[in-house]
Amino acid sequence: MKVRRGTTVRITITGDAADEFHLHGYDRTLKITPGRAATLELVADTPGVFEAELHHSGARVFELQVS
Ligand SMILES: [Cu+2]
Repeated sequence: MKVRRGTTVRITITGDAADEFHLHGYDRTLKITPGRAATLELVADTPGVFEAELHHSGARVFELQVS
């Protein structure tokens, strides 16, 4: 996911298992409850490449590239 610095980013996640979503760098987390959409919103004001992962499954969800 590539965005320009200053963009408002809205991330919505729906999972089939309980987990915790974590966007590194911005250090934002989302609790994931099965079958329920969870949303977080942030202003991408720090440039760089940030990994988003699920803590319990260890899955890498995407990378946020802010430039
Ligand atoms: Cu993490």
